[in-house]
Amino acid sequence: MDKMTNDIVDLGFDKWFQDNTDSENLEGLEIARVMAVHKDSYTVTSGKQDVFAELVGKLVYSATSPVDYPAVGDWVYARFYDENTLSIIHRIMPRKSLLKRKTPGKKIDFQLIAANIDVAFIVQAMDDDFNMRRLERYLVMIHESNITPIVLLSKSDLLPPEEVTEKIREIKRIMPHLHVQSFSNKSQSDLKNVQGLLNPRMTYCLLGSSGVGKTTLLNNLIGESVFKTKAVRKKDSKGRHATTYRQLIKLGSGAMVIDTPGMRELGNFSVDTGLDETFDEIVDLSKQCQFNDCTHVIEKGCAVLSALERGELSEKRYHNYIKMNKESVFNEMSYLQKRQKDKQFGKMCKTIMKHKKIKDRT
Ligand SMILES: Nc1nc2c(ncn2[C@@H]2O[C@H](COP(=O)(O)OP(=O)(O)OP(=O)(O)O)[C@@H](O)[C@H]2O)c(=O)[nH]1
Ligand SMILES: [Mg+2]
Ligand SMILES: [Zn+2]
Repeated sequence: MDKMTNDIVDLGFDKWFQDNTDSENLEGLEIARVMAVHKDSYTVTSGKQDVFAELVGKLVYSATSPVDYPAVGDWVYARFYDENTLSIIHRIMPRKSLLKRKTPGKKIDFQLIAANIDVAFIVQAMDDDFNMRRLERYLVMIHESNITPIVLLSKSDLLPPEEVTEKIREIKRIMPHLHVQSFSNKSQSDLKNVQGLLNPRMTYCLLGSSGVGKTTLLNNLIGESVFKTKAVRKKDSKGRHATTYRQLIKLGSGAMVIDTPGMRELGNFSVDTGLDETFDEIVDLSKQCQFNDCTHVIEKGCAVLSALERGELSEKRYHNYIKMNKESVFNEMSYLQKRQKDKQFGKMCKTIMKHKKIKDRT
């Protein structure tokens, strides 16, 4: 593909995307990456500068679910106008990965967080945000999306070093293969350690509760305070988010980072492999359950329940697994029902329109 420039390669357009490019149907379209998602518009770039973008009507009309819209990090086919000051997004390229979560509250739908992420940093502040169950929730979401997780424990300056070591150990005891690193945004050498985790042309995202220091870290990585962070306030300000939209930043080192607003509620959608990968010791045990379709709740001959009884499996971890498993099944069923209803509604509209047309003609 002769049109492919080094610019998009530097933005992370690798062999996988090359192989998934529909080069025959380009028809004047260029490949660009979504750098920011705003309310009704986007910012894209094909390497040179950021360009304002909107969606082509056809994409909007044919969209039937949130996944049909571009997310930050997406690669798209776009047409550029007016000396590259305006562009129209025509199609979304296949995604290597897609991070999504259930919309907060009772609503059964999901939101896109980011696309084509290679590594997700789960940031937890060690002073008051550290929580194993929430960490497991994030891991399920990340594993489900085929993304590599790394845990960053922030604000290490606020507690004694022994407590920092103990927190890392607590995670490692249960998930020995997980990469865990502590840091403080106030330490230059810690910043170097985090920088050491970043590789050029790879895309990273920062996930975690509000106030844990994601944007502060990003500003430190950039080397200037480009983005707004939150002033330290009392607990009552928990709900206020400093970061309100999603943007992809290319660092001087060539790595790309997406900052996200803190999530108050992390609802996972239907998760299958995500649960299995996060709770692999439960999966191992379940191979010895008497029944193939054992739900590990009441069954006789359940190896998971026996391990629990013997104290070989953490009770809290077990309960979190069962809880997320139930949620996942519930969300999937409700979503299927919702889609079914939407489809029926769509059919009804079409029928009405058809009758209307017949009537109009007569
Ligand atoms: N003591 C200490 N404070 C920190 C550290 N990192 C960030 N902070 C402070 O924590 C507050 C919140 O930081 P932000 O970077 O805005 O947090 P955020 O995760 O981006 O929050 P949202 O955008 O709301 O999701 C700010 O006042 C920071 O100065 C750290 O390592 N140590
Ligand atoms: Mg922020
Ligand atoms: Zn079982």
